[in-house]
Parts: sequence; C-alpha cells; structure tokens
Amino acid sequence: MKCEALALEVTSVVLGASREFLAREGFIELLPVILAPVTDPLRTTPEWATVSAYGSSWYLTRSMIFHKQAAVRVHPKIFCFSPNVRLEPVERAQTGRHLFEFVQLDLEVRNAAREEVMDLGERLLLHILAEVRRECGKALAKAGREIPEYSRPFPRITWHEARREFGEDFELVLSQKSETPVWLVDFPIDQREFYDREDPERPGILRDMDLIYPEGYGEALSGGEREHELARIKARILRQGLSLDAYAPILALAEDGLPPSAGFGIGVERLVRFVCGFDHVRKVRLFPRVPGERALL
Ligand code: ASN
Repeated sequence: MKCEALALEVTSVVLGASREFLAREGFIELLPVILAPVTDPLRTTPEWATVSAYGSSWYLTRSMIFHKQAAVRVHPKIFCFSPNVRLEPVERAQTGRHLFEFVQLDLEVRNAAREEVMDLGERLLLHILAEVRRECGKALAKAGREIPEYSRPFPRITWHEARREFGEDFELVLSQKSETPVWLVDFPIDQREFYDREDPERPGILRDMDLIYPEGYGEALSGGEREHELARIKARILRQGLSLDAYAPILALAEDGLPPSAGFGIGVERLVRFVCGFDHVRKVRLFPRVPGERALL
C-alpha cells in the first residue's frame, strides 16, 4: 500500500475509534468553530490569521479552548475534531511535527481534576492503538511498522525534573529516550497560557500536562485544569502582559459563571504520524499545509 493510502486508512480508524470510545464514556461531539472573535493566545506563535466579514475581523481558530470552557456549561463532557490554523514560523516546517492547518481532538470535562483526564487520555490512546493494530496491523507491518503494547499508568516526570535531567531540549530528549508514552506535568506558570490553572497549593506551578510519544515523535497531547474564576483569569491575563480588552469575551463568560473543568487536545496528524512511523507529519494529510510552502490543491 502506498504511504498516502496507509495514512488515510489509519486516520479513518483513529477518528472512528475515538468517537466510539468517547461516546461510551458519555461524551457528546460538538461541531467545530472555525471563525472566532477571540482565540487561544499561544504566545509561541506570534502571527495571527484573520478574515474580515461584515465589517469585523475574525480569527481563524487556533484552538477551541474558550469554546470548550463555555460548552461544559451546557454538557458535562464534550469533544470536537477541531480544525486549527496556526501560522507557525517557517523554520518549524523542519521539525517534522508542524502543519499550519491541522486537526486536534479537543475534549473537556466539567468539574474534572487533572488526574481524571490523564486517566481518560491513557485509556483513549490505548483504545485507539488497539483498534489501529486490529484494523491496519497487516498494512502497517508491510510498511515496516509495529506499535508495541504499552501498559498504564504511563510514567510521569515533572517539568523541572525533566529539565534538570535532559537539559534545554528536554522534550525531544525525553521522547527519544522513552520506550513508552510519558507524562510531563507541573509546568511553571510562565511556560503556558493564562487559561492553565495554577495549583492553589503550589503557587507558580500549573495543574497541567503534556503526553510525550516515545521514539522521538514528541508531543502527543496537551492540557490541564482551567482557570475559571473571573479574578484569577484577570490576574493571569495581566501577568502575561496581555490586554483585558482583547479577552473581554472570556471575562464576560467568567463573570456569568464558568464551571471548573479540565481537558486536553490530541493532535490527529501527529498521532497518525506516530502510528505510521513517518519522518514528517506532512505525509499524513492528502492536502498538507506546511509552513512556508505553497500548495497545489
Ligand atoms: N487543546 C489544548 C488544551 O485543551 C489547548 C491548545 O491546543 N493550545 O489545553
């Protein structure tokens, strides 16, 4: 089977297995939001994609984080296959992990703690991998790829420990050295966005996490608990040097009442890249959007 066909088949199994698993867990699927008056600040991606319509400017959604926080007011467990546009710097085309248009499976759970969504993330990933092995195992083997069986709970390491042990480029080194998916937890407050909840018992440390793939494939999933109280959200926006005006819709939501929640997003193309063992995530999409490259279709 050609690479392309294999990737499409695996993608389709990943989508189906995720939906089936999440439905069983009591989640409902939201339709994605593509245009938004406010979107994820993502300070490591400084350029914004906008379109104008009816006299206003709209962002192309960078993540549905705020929509997820709003949605759990209506239903306790939601997910969405969310197309995101992030104008990554051109050099990120070389990482093998960046597309400027991609899809993440983004989910959120009302009143959940970080540990609950970590448990869910492990079970979701193992279910997807089992389904992929069952449906595409032969085709993958032909392409020289076999996914090992992983057991849970996955190991965890804190951001500070990882940094101490593996140096500046700790995420990549951790991923290269690991033989199983591994959790990176407890990021320092200034490493992440204002919506990541600060641990009330450990000021300066967040109740958040990333899941890192083994074999050097890098980040699989990113998420955590959310700041949901108006005063805290305001303080965090200001701490990051952002303007309260720019995030007025979030402040209005919080004033109206946002429930505590936790969740994460898992990059679909990166997951398929890992499953297929591709050197670059571009091979996953039939119509890839690689930073700095023109597309024919
Ligand atoms: N999906 C991520 C989360 O749930 C946010 C992001 O994509 N930046 O935390």
